[in-house]
Amino acid sequence: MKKTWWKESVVYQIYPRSFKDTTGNGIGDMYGIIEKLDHIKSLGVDVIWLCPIYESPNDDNGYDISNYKKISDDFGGHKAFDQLLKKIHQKGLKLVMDLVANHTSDEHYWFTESKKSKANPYRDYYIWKDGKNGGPPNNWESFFNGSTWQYDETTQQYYLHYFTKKQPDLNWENPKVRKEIFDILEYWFEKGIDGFRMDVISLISKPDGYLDTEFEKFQDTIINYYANGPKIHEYLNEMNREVLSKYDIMTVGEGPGIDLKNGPLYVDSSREELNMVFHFDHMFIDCGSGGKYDPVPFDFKTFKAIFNEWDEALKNKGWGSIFLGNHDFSRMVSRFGNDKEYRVASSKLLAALLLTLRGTVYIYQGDEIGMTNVAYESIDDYNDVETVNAWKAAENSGQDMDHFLTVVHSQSRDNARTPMQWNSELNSGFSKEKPWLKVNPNYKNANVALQENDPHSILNFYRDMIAFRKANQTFVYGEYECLDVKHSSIYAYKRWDDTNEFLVIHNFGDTPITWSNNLNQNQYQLLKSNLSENRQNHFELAPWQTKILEVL
Ligand code: ISL
Repeated sequence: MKKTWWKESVVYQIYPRSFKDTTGNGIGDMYGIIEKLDHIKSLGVDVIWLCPIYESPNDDNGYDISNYKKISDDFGGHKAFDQLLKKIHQKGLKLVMDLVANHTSDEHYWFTESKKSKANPYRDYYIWKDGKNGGPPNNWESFFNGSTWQYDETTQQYYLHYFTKKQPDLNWENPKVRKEIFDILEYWFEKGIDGFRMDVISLISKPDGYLDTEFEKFQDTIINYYANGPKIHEYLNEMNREVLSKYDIMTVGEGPGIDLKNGPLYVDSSREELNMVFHFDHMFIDCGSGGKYDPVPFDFKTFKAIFNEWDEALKNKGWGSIFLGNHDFSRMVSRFGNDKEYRVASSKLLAALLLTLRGTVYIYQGDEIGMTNVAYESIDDYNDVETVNAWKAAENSGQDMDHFLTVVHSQSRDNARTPMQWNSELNSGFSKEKPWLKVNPNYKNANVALQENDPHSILNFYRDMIAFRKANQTFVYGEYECLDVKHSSIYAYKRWDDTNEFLVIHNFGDTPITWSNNLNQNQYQLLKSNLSENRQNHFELAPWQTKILEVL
């Protein structure tokens, strides 16, 4: 296994709108990130990944870019960006940006030109098609409800959009489009950034014959039709050859539809495509038959199996990404932990899980202080386009909207987007003015200032665990084997290499448990635990306790 900096890195993901506002417009900005760099550095992380900060009309909060080479003024523009990049590097950190190349904003110049006429030089930058029987070309549904097709009066054709109608999909078949994207990558690498997270990269190659294919089930569609199109690997290989291979950078491709079968193809280093991918097998674990807004309780054994299978699939080729949350999902402690009586213990357990698995670790802002889901009283308090559209669709189909509000409480992407909780002051110290999204009312119990000097805080546990991982490369590169895979509340595994062997045991439950799996506790020494109280017996675990043991 070849060693590289990005395999050893711990990445901290920032959702800039919600991180820190210094200008008083209620929206986080880059001066805010600069102000908080010491906080980030103090965690011991190596890389910062910034969600999109480019010029955008914000139909999908920056995932609809109208100019890829312009930093949004909302965030401080280029002046702030140049300062931020410099300061990040001065602190010995690296910067990864977000590339949204499956689609642009409909306000991007390419699209405003494209829609002018069928003969416009930019027409083929997007996917245009005649309607059928007085309606759209097919019955495909967008990720955010409704048709993937939008009719445009000027040329009387429809354009394809997998997301909102303000996010038209680019036509990657067109070599000019690929050239434009490669040019954007180069532009940012020349500026000195250290990598890209690539948004829905699994969707850029449109499936053969897709225009004539009708479907019945949305969940099946993503996997069977939209993702992993026939030319995806050709495009990524070309991107690697033309740009990526020329820089010492890291890449992580995001993608619905990336599964155990095709995932390795994206990251097998001999294929020269991407370094890592984010798959969603564990993140869609609670989707019911109606998708994300029809949740079912998550199955713990399946959760473990997903980590086991992915580790196995990537262990000899490629590299994994380890994450439990991001800006698109509920808070990890609210999903996989217990955010009520065991918020602190279970937040720490999840941190210990992240930081003892094989792969590059991604920490989402706020998880280091145990931020939880929010439950706004009214749909009017929600901002996220996915949530708002799901609400409208539920209303139109006659659902019980009181019940649907509780579903929104657990599923909305806004759960992860509430302002960062810095202190107990006004607006959690995020902004002096009204924040763009309401602060989670629990901020007085969960914030950075409160946890800063408390040796038992979640925040200090993160610092400690990150340092621990850095001091023991076995956790980065070492072998992994899950023990007792069928256990219904214990997740236990071995990590080892030529010099060390560790046993990690997590109790994912509200009850104490003794788990020995026929191991002899005298052969182990306790190195770390997320609780200060530790029983003599290494295999006795309190609720939501993690123990990291060393084999003597
Ligand atoms: O958010 C999701 C589940 O709630 C996913 O289906 C998500 O839409 C998908 O993973 C793609 O996400 C990415 O692209 C979207 C953007 O809205 C997300 O914020 C981004 O992470 C479109 O650009």
